[in-house]
Amino acid sequence: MNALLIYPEFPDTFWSFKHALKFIRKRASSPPLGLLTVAAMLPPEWTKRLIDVNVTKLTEKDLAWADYALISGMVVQRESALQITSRCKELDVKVVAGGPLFTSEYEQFEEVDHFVLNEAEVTLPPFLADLEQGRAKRVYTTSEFPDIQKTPVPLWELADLDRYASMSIQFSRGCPYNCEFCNVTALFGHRPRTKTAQQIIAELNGLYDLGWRGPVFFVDDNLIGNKRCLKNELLPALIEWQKDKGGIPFNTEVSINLADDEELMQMMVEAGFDTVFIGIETPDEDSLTECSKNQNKNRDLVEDVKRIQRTGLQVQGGFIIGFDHDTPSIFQRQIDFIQKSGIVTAMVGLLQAPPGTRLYERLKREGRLLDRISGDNVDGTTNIIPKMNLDTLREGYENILGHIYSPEHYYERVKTFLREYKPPKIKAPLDFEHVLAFFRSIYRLGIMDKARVHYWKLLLWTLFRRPALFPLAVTFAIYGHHFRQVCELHVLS
Ligand code: B12
Repeated sequence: MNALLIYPEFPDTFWSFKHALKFIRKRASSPPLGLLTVAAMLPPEWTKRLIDVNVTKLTEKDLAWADYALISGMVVQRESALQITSRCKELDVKVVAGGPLFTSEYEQFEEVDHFVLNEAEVTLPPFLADLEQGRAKRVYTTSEFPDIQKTPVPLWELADLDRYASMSIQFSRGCPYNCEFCNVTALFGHRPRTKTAQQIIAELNGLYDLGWRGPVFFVDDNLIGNKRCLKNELLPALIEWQKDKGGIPFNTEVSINLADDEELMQMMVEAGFDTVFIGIETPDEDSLTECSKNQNKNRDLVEDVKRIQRTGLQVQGGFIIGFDHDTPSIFQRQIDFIQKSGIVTAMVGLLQAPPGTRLYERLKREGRLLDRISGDNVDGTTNIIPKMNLDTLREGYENILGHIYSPEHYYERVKTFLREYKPPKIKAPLDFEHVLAFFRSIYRLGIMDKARVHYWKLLLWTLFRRPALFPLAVTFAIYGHHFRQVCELHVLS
């Protein structure tokens, strides 16, 4: 059996980092971990190949080779997924689809032969058994959340690692919180299910043995969802693992209560974590109450962010506009918050209601749901009828993005962050490609760019005030270029 695993293309979005990746000559941020995990669950006698359309072309020859095409994706990859399934159909290749896009909205994909939805640990074995007997059904689904201690090591060898900026690894699935707009709990449940530390070390060793020396993203919904397990098992194992590795930086997603646990922060830094993404959402307490983001309430959120930064963890943040409690003052308050906190990578989106969330159900009851979500939460679109006038909301949203990603305020925020940030102990050694990226940035951002004065000011300031953070300053200048391009493309055009 020839199985072709296909990952559809991401559009040019905030998280695609397309305009930044060019500087380091990489094609995509990370390989499709879901497909590589599924590949490891397929029968060993099957021949498997991966085509990630973000890094390579899907040719007719590839499709002619395949007996089955196995497609994954997120909602944001919908268009590309539709095109790929049509191409498969034209060439009579059977299509099996799974992953978050299909789990959320499989009904729209008429050309797919089999949907293997939810977590493949549960749904793939019955599909494979039925397939062998020649009676595979169209849809396999479950409400069960599997024990991921049995999940096999992903088949990274199927991916061309050199084309990616980062690798992904997953320790846990699920999140203990109950935010109204988030579909993580619908997809993965409330109780964080963890792998064992030995599984993670085996996965890291697998990547290391394949020659990977760059950053690794722990793609957990909330890495600190089970703190006890983290402190007693995973982090000690990671600290030990890093000892003879010469620096593999990690990043992940956590909740803001990380700031309350000094010991946990210190251990994470020692283990090699240098960046965490946190859902901050809003500085407005009423809106936090509205969306049940209780873990963010009754805190000095700016101070929490700074405490995390001072320990040596860069904070990236998610922000949402359009809660029922938002009044037009929210726009300036969000700007002030973002600028003051020094959150350089600030993902600001309009509130959207993905299917499966409590928000979706509430707005449906209230008759306030419009269309499906675009899947890109930084494109200024929404599928809800907000309480605030939509034009006011959109205009305020555009103002926020225009402000925080204008060269002046963006570079100023980078400085605010660099002032606070404690340089991490574990850094990836600078490779030749990163040195070249610096020279490319000089040409592109220091000579050709309208904002070149800000670029040079930042580099000189960093050189004199925070020299250890110079490479990071260059990285941020490059990110800023990407964010400006994306904002101009989608929102500010
Ligand atoms: C890593 C990640 C990313 C990376 C993607 C890197 C990459 N190349 O894949 C980055 C940072 C780029 C990213 C961006 C975004 N992401 Co994202 N991301 C994740 C995250 C945290 C982990 C994904 C992962 O690797 N999981 C580990 C693997 C093992 O799990 P899996 O992919 O789900 O695969 C399992 C099953 O789904 C199934 N399966 C998967 N594929 C297939 C295929 C077949 C054939 C079969 C049978 C089974 C199967 O089997 C696997 C094993 O159980 C998830 C949350 C999550 N917990 O999954 C969100 C998630 C996938 N992202 C999401 C979203 C919305 C986004 C963004 C729009 C913004 C945002 N909120 O983060 C952007 C859009 C992307 C863009 N470029 O514009 C949503 C998707 C919702 C949806 N229904 O599509 C999720 C679920 C998080 C959420 N609740 O918001 N993301």
